[in-house]
Amino acid sequence: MEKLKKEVGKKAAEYVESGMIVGLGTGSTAAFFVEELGRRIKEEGLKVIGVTTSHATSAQAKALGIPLKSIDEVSHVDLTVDGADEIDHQLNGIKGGGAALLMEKIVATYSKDYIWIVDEGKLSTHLGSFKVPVEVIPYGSEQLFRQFKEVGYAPTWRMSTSGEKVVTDMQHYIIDLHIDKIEDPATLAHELDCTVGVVEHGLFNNMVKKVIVAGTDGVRIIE
Ligand code: ABF
Repeated sequence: MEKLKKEVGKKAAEYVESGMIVGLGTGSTAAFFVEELGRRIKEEGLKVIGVTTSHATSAQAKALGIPLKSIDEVSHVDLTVDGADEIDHQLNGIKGGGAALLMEKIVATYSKDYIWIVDEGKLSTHLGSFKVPVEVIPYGSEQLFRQFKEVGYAPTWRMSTSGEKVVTDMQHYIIDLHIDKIEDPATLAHELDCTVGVVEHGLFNNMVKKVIVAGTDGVRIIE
């Protein structure tokens, strides 16, 4: 699996040209993309500005010598490359397994081009086999949890290994919804967008432009 992630990470880095402002995704696959960018900067003199999607990616990028700016210090992002947890045939996706969905969606929103890099295990016919992460304001989140339970979304708190509720980089909690088969991602996304206390959710509908997939038969591009 690591080999496949490394392959797509390197492949995505080929789309980066000097002078670009590049959105740097989060997760183990995106980490290979960031690593390859660092190598190109060091060995090929690539000149880019990175905009990261999490504190974890910021730390990795800094260690690799990738110059960084915040999303509010740049006019736009030319290309963002990020991972994903599940992608359907319409290229709608679920993201947020890495608890970075809010910053990821913000950076993606201001990106001219947007690529996901995944191993083929992330592709599915219907979204829903992966939980839907929902980033929520702590105040009122117990009420929100109860509300999600009442409508049958089988919510669970995102917990850390030490048994605490995960606090995201933007200081919110995550409630994961377990909805086995999402028939209409757009309707669910709208419902969550209109729910008081929800900051953002992991449904990324009609956003990505290209998906680079690594499988046992090689790397392919879906767009
Ligand atoms: C991040 O990458 C998250 O949104 C997504 O959950 C995760 C996928 O991680 P990995 O590449 O490690 O499977 O963008």
